Amino acid sequence: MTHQPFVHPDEIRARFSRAMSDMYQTEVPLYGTLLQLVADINNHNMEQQPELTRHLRQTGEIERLGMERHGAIRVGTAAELATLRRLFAVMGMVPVGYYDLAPAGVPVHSTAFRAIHEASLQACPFRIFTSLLRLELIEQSELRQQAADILAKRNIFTSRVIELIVKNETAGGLTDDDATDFITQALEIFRWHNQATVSVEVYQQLHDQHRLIADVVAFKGPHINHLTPRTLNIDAVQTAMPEHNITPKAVIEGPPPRHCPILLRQTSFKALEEKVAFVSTDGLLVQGHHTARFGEIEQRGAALTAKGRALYDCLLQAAQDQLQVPANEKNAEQYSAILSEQFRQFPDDYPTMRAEKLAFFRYFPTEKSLSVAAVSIQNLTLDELIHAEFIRYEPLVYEDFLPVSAAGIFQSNLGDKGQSHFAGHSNQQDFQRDLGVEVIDELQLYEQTQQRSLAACAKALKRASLGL
Ligand code: OOG
Ligand code: NI
Repeated sequence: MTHQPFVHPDEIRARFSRAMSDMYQTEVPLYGTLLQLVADINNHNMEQQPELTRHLRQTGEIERLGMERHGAIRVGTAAELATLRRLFAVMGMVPVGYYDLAPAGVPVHSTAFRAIHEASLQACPFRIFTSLLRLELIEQSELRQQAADILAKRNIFTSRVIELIVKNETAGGLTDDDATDFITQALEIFRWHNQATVSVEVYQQLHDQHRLIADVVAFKGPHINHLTPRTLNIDAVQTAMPEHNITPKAVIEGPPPRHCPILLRQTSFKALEEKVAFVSTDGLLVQGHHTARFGEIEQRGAALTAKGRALYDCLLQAAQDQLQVPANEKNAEQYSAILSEQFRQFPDDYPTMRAEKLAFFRYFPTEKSLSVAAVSIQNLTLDELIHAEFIRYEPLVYEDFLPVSAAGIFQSNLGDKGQSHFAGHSNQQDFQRDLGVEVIDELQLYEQTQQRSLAACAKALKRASLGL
């Protein structure tokens, strides 16, 4: 008997990401419009800015740009979260980072499932922001119990997908046929269902507590609630959106526009009101609606070190303190001005960001280094090698999310009624217990990628090692 080879997890992830995007385009056609707009503006930007295009070529980002997207889902129970972890593992996606949204008035805590090695990220950077509802934050004990009972009864996984997850775990991979089957089955979990599992009365009670609670509890499964393509110019897309009948949220989340982009800037379009059928006590269907699914775009910049991140958090907080009220339609311009002013304290050129250890970088040996006699540069330090153009560097892309931005994205789709904060404190331990593993610290991942690039440079220059 001949054995079929296993499909690489990176390949399964790339295929799944495409399938998810195709499904979401059929479900939310406006997402398709947004994709086209982002692609047009990306192409235009690359034509206009040869330096940007050179940078994207150097890092390989040019190849992943078109397929780059993230999605978001919200689950209701520890068991759902733990099984999703096993499902995402089939595609080489592991939980990175912990995000607590409760202080911002959203009763969830979250992680991002994603690939971690730069080679895998290059093959497909698809990520899923995954939130677990914190039922303990529902005040009324009766409603809390009711929500828990409803969730305990639902099963979001087909028996076939569980079979395939187990097969992957025991055999160590999936064959092509199984991978194809897996993608079809996994897609089912995230599909939209226009029929709620509860009555309109129960829906309303859950909704009154928090719209997000209704979004998780009242449906058959964790429908994908947005997919986000990566743009090279978020300001241009934000301005162009209304011309395409897309209404963006008032302010772009994250840092201000910069010469050298850092972390992540994001904006979304308002969630759509969708028709939903509710069940009534006599078994009849009652028409109603639900608003949950939206579109988002993001521009990614350099990953920051702990020091850079602390500076970012501090400047963002200072801007918010100065504005005094949450940013909205009316003060959007004032907020951008304040933000830009505050961020003048954050160096905006790569050499300074590198010298002050604010960001992570990837190092490459230059052509020049390959033609020179290795012995002549044996004693040069990394800085000297850079100065003499034997090594060049590019910032590492930030692959994660930002809790304050995530809260802003959640809020913009929950209406103004949302509670301002939940008292329950951050609980990473509980989250990890429910997930079944610890989340990976993203800073360590950037550090490792940076180190691997230095090791590759050392090898190319025939050196034992190269330190920062
Ligand atoms: C997730 C919101 C967070 C992001 O990009 O920060 C998010 C959600 O609405 O479920 O997707
Ligand atoms: Ni998002």
